[in-house]
Amino acid sequence: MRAKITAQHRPQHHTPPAPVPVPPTPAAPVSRDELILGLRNHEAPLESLRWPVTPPGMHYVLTHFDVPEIDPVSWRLTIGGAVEHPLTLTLSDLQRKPRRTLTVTLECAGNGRSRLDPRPVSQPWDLGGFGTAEWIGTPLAPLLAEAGLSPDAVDLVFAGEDRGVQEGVEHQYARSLTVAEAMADDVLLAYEMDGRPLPPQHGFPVRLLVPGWYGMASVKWLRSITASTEPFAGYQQAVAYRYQQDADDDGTPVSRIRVRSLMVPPGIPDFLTRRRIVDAGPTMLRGRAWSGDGHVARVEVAVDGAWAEAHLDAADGAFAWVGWSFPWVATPGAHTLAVRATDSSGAVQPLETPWNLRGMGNNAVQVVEVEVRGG
Ligand SMILES: Nc1nc2c(c(=O)[nH]1)N[C@H]1C(S)=C(S)[C@@H](COP(=O)(O)O)O[C@H]1N2
Ligand SMILES: [Mo]
Repeated sequence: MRAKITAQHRPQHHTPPAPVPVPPTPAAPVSRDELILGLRNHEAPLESLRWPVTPPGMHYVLTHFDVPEIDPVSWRLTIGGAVEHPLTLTLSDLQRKPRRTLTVTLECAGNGRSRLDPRPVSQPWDLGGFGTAEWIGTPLAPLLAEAGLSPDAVDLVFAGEDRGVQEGVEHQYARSLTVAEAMADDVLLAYEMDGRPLPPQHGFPVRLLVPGWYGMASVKWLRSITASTEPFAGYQQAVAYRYQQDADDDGTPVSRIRVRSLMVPPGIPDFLTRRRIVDAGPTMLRGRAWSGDGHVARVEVAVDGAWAEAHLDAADGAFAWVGWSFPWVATPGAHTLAVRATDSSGAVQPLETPWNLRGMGNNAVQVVEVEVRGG
């Protein structure tokens, strides 16, 4: 009986494969504060890339402060500031407006941060700060038109219900878009995710959704939209999300999602190190690629440094990632796999990690070390 059970599983008597080198990690260990942040704000596991829409609960979460509890009956959204007709809307007011469904890939601007050396101290993402969902909501532009934006309005400020202190600055989480950005067709006030009301951690009852932009623009737990005649200078707009080389560098704002591709690591993992063990023979490498700047034009895979074209699936709309696949015949021994995407603007993922002070927009190519066994 025992022999029968083990025969269904991997042979227990094979020679253990030689250990695969651990990918380089920054010298300083993560602090307990970073660990706690990283646990609260979880990643999507890389194998979730198998699904075109990220399964429930696997979509990444990034919440700066606390998840607020909001009563959907007494909740109101105000649209005010430099407008002719200030509006106060209930959840059912929004639900009665035209309904739009968009499949959108979101990514945190800090995704990949923990791979920087030195590592900026913040949410210590590895590569899983991404997710794709079917968002349902109502387009923002007609509501702004109804409110009647003043001609001298320059920014729309979107404030969430959540409040906290970051770098010593106490504030309500808030972000802005210029009038032109806010009036774009695909910007939604979303109240459903994957066919259900938004889960609390994703912004219940209503969030802003800005397709193509890094996640920070999509303000959760939205409570007010304020038209401003001055550029918004709030902490999350003017300080936190900038590409800066050092503290004296004014830098540039973080906005659209940089081109990126990721693969589902093939084979089976080692529990602690996540190192991969693959059986020799044909293997289909798969993954997904996205860009907030046009569409994904090509994906290439390198086995031991030789780049070759991957197959691209059909796109599902303008804002969702696209699947790719690459047939590989794995031969015994240690191999290095890598994947990179190029978008229609001509941007290609860099081989070197793009270092900046806050660890934003690290879209360096993913490298997966594998040990192939058998033959
Ligand atoms: N109100 C509010 N909105 C927010 C945030 C937040 O902390 N508070 N985090 C932002 C950031 S940085 C990201 S990456 C996305 C994450 O969205 P998700 O948790 O639904 O994946 O929400 C954005 N919207
Ligand atoms: Mo983020």
